Amino acid sequence: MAEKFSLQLAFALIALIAAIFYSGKAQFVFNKINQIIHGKRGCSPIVSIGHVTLHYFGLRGRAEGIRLMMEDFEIPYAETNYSHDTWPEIKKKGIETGLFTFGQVPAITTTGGLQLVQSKAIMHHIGRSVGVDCDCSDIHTCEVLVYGAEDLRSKLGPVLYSPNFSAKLRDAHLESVVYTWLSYFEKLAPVNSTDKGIDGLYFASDRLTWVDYVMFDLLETYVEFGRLTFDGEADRVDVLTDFPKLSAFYENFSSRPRLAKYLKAERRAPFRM
Ligand SMILES: N[C@@H](CCC(=O)N[C@@H](CS)C(=O)NCC(=O)O)C(=O)O
Repeated sequence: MAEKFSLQLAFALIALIAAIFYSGKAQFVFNKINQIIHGKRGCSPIVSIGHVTLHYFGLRGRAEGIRLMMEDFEIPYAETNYSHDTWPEIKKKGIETGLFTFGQVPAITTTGGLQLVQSKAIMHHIGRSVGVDCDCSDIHTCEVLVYGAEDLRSKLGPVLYSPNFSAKLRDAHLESVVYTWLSYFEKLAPVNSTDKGIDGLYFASDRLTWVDYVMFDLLETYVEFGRLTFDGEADRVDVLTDFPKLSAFYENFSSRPRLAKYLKAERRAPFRM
């Protein structure tokens, strides 16, 4: 009797799995099961990341988005803060050991044994571990935003770290590159949708995702860039003035309690050496 029941149950299960695949909903169902197992939202949740060591220089740069997430989600972390002088030797060793996959930082190591490079891959990984990955149905939106942010960001280094960097160069970069790109992002920025039950301003998935940290970090970078005064010889420029949706997102996000505290903290790395 028990044997017959087990057999029927097995057939029923096989039929159910086949029906799920046949209906084309397999990914959705398995994603839901994965979310329930991990107790976290998003397309691809994973276990908590553990204690993190962030390998970078003692400035914000491409590590700051990672720091913003670790601060906001209270992930315990330590930093290496390499200096200009020590970097060549450290880089050589990091390439040999495989820690610096492309000879660059940021990189992270975790108590769980993970080694990872590429700032956005690290942010995504942290996002998955704390339940702020994008929804599966929204991955393309998130990728467009992150790759776009990366495109703009990649234009900054040669200007900011140019030996001829000056107020004139800053303003020319703002006029010729930054405002154009901010106008693109303005079109993608969130608006208040409290009527739809969405409580807050989020770029994707109608809730907080790791992409909001990417966007906030990008905007803050240019807010700081505009604030550089070159020993008082240049005016501060409010780069978000003409972008009301981006400004609202920026203000809203910077008031997240733990972030607000971190943004003002003395221990925060400088924007520029
Ligand atoms: N796409 C990489 C870029 C990393 C990168 O450019 N890192 C720079 C510092 S911001 C670096 O390691 N420079 C030192 C070197 O290349 O030797 C990321 O986002 O992590």
